[in-house]
Amino acid sequence: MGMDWSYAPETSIEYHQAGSDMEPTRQKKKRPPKEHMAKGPPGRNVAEFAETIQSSTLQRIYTADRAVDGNTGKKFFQDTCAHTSCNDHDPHWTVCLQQQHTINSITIHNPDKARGRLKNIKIEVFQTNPRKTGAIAQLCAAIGPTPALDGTSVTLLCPNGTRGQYIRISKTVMQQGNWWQRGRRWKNNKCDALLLCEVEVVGTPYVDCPKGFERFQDSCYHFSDDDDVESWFQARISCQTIGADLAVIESKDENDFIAAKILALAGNNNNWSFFAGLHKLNDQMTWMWIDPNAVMGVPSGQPNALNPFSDWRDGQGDDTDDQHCLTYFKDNLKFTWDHDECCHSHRYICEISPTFPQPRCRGCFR
Ligand SMILES: [Ca+2]
Ligand SMILES: [Ca+2]
Repeated sequence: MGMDWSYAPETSIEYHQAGSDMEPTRQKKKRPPKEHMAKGPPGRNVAEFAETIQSSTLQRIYTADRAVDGNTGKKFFQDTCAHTSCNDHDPHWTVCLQQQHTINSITIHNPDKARGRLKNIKIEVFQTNPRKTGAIAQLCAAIGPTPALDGTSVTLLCPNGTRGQYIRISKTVMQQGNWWQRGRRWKNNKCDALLLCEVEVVGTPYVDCPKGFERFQDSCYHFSDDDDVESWFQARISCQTIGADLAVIESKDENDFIAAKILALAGNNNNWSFFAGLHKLNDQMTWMWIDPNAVMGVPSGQPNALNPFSDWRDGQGDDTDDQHCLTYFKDNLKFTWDHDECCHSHRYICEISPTFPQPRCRGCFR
């Protein structure tokens, strides 16, 4: 196999700053302003507390989950490290993320007692369970025969566009010499094994756009057909039946994309309006996105006055009437935010967003 590997212990520190909340010791420090942060791969550690397995466990103590428990300490006996057993001929460790991600980098925290065993390592990314047939491995990175230093952190970059839900770390070559086989068990006096104090996976959630959807940044959008007009509630159900929900607008970029898109769709139809996923609570004042992970609450009144983002047309969004649902409304040749009664019928915009709540089910490896 082409061992196109690289590792750079020095650079991992830099990435920790960019990730900002990875190392407990750094959490106490005040976070520097964004523009002064060191440049690292985009995303954050998405492996923490995720589901893990490993091929075997030394003394039943050094379990796979210890490598994603948030403790990045590298003192083998004080901190929390995973360790496969000494009679494992093919040691490997796998983490299953909550959903598909674009994987940017992997950081391995190598214990002080590694004794040079962090070598001949291959890191692969899979879109499906690697234990099931048909899973396709994508090589992220590898560590060759020169061991990483004991007690250091190693950051490895994946090739651009590496995508998947499962990351498997395995040893490609085991230490030779002292292997012996008794029955079906392998033993190695030097206990060559896979030791991982922590594995951090930096990535960003990724959603596949189904047919009929259009990608913009990390989300997929569907615009209702020409004559498909529905109430806000029914529109929401229609979006949900195709695996989406009403669009949640979190930034000017996203708003500009949608406004331009529906402007083109509407053409000369000046009375077209489109529902999106913002509605007013019964207190008659608070606007709320349907996505609990999105920015909460949207300022009423003057457009774009404050964060979080809003694009109300003058006089919209700030009165206490029965118009509880957000529509995009065309005014002066441009679509901006308006409010209307939820039971009126309009076209609508669906989104599949990586921030929408994911069903949290364990059982990745079944
Ligand atoms: Ca740990
Ligand atoms: Ca969105």
